[in-house]
Amino acid sequence: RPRVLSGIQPTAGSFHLGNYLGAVRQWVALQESHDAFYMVVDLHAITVPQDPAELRSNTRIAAAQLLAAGLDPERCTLFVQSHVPEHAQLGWVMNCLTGFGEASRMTQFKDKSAKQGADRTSVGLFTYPILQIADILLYQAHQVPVGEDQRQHIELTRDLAERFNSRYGDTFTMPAPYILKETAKIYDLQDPSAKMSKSAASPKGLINLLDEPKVSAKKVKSAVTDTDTVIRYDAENKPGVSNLLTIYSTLTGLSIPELEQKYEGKMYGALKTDLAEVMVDFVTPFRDRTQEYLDDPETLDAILAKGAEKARAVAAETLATTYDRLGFLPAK
Ligand code: AQP
Repeated sequence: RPRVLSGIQPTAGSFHLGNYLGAVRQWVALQESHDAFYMVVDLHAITVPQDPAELRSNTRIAAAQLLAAGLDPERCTLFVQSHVPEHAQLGWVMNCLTGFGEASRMTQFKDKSAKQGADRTSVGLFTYPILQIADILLYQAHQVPVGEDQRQHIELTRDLAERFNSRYGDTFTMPAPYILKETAKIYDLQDPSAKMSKSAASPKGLINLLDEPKVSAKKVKSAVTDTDTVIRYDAENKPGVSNLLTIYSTLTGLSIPELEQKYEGKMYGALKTDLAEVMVDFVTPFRDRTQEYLDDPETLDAILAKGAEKARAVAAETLATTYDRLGFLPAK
């Protein structure tokens, strides 16, 4: 079975709809067909300041949401990144093989650091994509399910795998991004030109899965559309309506043409009211299931411990080969 690896940050507490539709939903599907490794990336989280108590709690909340979304620890390996020290170890090696110039070209860093200002930006945020390279290569992943925003980082990972392999001999599997076109980018409900993001300009554009369902319903109902009246998918000219149709289609399984037909001659209000209901029907059981896992932290921690053990077995082997290829003297 081909192997997949992906991670999600525990920073915001709740996942947002973009995380779910762009990434987590695919993770659940891929555990059936792939040897899947999924992790909560707490090492990545500290690239921006975190409150320790909140980070610890958010890490459990992230894991609980992944289980609530349908990950099954019997069918995939679910773990916390810091439980597998090989990530930081291979991360250092990759830091030394990455050019300063090529790391400087990462657009996500440029955007985030511009927003924060240079004085408040850590070196860790700069090398974040390089730790991500280590995350992927440690598991010899064939595919990396992510949203469109991560494509550039996967390209860099491929460059580094190629560089290491040609310098030191075949060591790493060449990974490919796994990006589903339809849900590659979920947009902000208030600003459909921007991706839905936890650092959104307005919280009204962001659906947090763990919010009160009626809060999410309200956000759907006040989503920005356009001055036209036709309900039709046209990402370029009607980004707001198209985003709502994408979300509706993915959550219900109805195709976009089916939805266009269903809403022919109807007003935007009808679409939003129905989608608000679909949203409530989705988030309500999701929140309940997440809470059930959080109510039993011992079981949750045991699942994560078992996952870390499985992950370490693979990661340690890759790191040992890498160290050997680099010429490190083995510890006796
Ligand atoms: N809007 C989105 N549409 C589709 N996929 C998305 N992802 C994030 N936003 C969207 C995907 O979610 C996965 C987890 O990403 P992360 O943990 O790195 O979260 P993030 O990218 O930091 O989330 P934000 O909200 O986008 O954070 P900021 O505001 O800090 O940039 C990834 O696979 C990602 O592609």
